[in-house]
Amino acid sequence: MSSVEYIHYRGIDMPTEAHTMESLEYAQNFSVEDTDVFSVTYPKSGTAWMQEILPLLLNDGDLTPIQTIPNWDRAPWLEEKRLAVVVDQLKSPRALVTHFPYRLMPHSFHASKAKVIYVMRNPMDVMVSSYYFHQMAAFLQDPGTFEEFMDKFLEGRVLFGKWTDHVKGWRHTDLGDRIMYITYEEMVQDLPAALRRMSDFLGRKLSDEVIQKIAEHCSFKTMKTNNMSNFSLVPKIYMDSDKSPFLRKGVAGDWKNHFSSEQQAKFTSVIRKDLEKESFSLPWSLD
Ligand code: PPS
Repeated sequence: MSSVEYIHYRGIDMPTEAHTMESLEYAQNFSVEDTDVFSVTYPKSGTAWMQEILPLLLNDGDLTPIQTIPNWDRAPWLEEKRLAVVVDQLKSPRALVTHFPYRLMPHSFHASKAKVIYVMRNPMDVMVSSYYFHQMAAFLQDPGTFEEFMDKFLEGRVLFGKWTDHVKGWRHTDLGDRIMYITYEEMVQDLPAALRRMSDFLGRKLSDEVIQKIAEHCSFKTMKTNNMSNFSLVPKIYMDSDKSPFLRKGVAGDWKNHFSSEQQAKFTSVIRKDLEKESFSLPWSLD
């Protein structure tokens, strides 16, 4: 049995290391500005990657933020206690990230013109990434065996709830053209093209040279060596990169190295059932 306790807030679990009742209430009452840009992700879908990308897209490729400010301060999590500490240092346009389901977004967000980039990742790779993260992060519960963790993941007994609920909630918004959807896989396949799509959505006019420069600085390889982005500033007692680095593999399809054919069949049938009444289809095959 794991001794790590989570905070339970309006139907979802979060680690107490970064979240308190105060931080969650602070998030609910947060004053969203029209120029704010949120990257929304289910955990392990590319959050840290977007914390690298957004400040660069919003500052014409100026590297200062990613070279001098840790990712959690340059694009803070809406729900984490750190936001209240750094909020006054954020420069407009502000980049924020959140794992919140749509229903927990602050009231002021709905009334604002703030934009959202929703990054979705193949749930099988999300689960694999999360499994390793639970092994290296001391503030997370022991994941158990791979099979046990898969059951928890499919039932939604994991941080921020069920993957399919998160996706469904963010697929059915009334945000209109304030939200764009992109996949982790699209970013892995052609980062410059993904960056161009994001910068167009954000109304930034960036040259091909700047896009190329951003892509180089946001590559897995470069981020792995950036101490402001690879979580090496976090003491080892909280995150032990010897057990598994935060920037672990950075690829699409690692699930194939972990799932048996029975596990894959179970996983895909649960996900398909959860989504059977949905009008949208997943951008990848789960086979
Ligand atoms: S968290 O804990 O929710 O904030 O995690 P998150 O940042 O969402 O997801 C971590 C995974 O994203 C991968 N990652 C990248 N992949 C490719 N390129 C770049 N630049 C990149 N940056 C982060 C990271 O390696 C984790 O995935 P896995 O599969 O574990 O490697």
